[in-house]
Amino acid sequence: MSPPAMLFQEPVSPTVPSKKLNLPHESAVPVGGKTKGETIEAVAGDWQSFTFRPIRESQVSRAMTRRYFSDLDKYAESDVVIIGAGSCGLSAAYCLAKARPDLKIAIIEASVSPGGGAWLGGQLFSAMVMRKPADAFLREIGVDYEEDGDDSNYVVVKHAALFTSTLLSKVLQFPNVKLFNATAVEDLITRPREDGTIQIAGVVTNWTLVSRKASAHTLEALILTLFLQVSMHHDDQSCMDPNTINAPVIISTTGHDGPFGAFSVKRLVSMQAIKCLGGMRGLDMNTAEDAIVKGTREIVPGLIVGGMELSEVDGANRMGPTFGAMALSGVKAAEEVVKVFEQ
Ligand code: 48N
Repeated sequence: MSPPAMLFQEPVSPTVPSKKLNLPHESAVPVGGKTKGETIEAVAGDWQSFTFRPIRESQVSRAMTRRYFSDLDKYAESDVVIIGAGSCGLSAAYCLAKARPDLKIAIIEASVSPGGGAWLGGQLFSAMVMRKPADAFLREIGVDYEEDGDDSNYVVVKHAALFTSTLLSKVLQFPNVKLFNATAVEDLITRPREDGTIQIAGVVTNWTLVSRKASAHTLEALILTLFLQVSMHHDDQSCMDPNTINAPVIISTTGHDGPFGAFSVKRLVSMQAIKCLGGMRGLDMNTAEDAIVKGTREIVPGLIVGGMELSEVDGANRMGPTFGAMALSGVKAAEEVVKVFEQ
């Protein structure tokens, strides 16, 4: 048997740069504070003898499911539920989790990937515009931006995904926040009040694939099905009953488009908690952004609405490809929640 090829390899002279990554020193600075374990430099480079530590597949399954079901148990009683992890919902989650680390905050996001419409600045263009003073929020979360001129009225984040991924990363690092993505809110939990109105007391959730497979192909028909208490026949499968989360306060930021757009406010109409929706109006940046931020409020006891979902309630204009109102509506929604808890 011929000797292994490596015997004939030229010895690597010290002047030849190492095949290792030569990562800069700061790469050894641990993310998340972990210091135990090898550095990536020690791991990379010698792939011949490389091998992962051994594992049994069931260990992976238990590592995931044990945590998920423990979270479901912990957040079955939440202090706040945020419906929709778009730019507004995530901004609200960031401000609330930071201001009130004592509150348990559950975020329910129908898509597998949170972020809503904030991964691009508009159409296919990646830069994201925020009008001042929303640049204050960018500095708060540590997102860099450019200015078109010293006295420009807006700032530009070079890629919308930089804003959204940074915000998402910050939100997910809070110990009092749990994101349940690929999970849809398909109804609201209500309680009767003495004056005959209703108090929102939690959310009804299901796997999004189940909620979207409902035989009702439009959201209105889906809500009507719910309203008539007809068990939802989920299209090609018998009804799969939902799960529930109780919470005294809900922030709904479900946006204005997509399969579930403006979900909560449409449900309020179908349960006759509010008379009708104002319906989003045409695009007018100046009018729209002020109206959304100033209008973010508790629509019915226990339900605060912000972001583009609010435009459907108030008949506000849409603002198009500018995101300052989403961030600051989130800030205001968080303030409204703090007010509720301080009453
Ligand atoms: O990004 P969106 O749609 O909503 P906002 O209000 O956070 O931001 C709106 C913004 O992206 C714009 O539309 C911009 C400013 N354009 C304005 C214009 O004039 O065109 O995020 C909503 C999130 C999405 O991720 C949905 O998947 C999710 O909410 N969602 C839900 N999650 C769980 N259960 C539901 N029923 C549900 N409905 C929506």
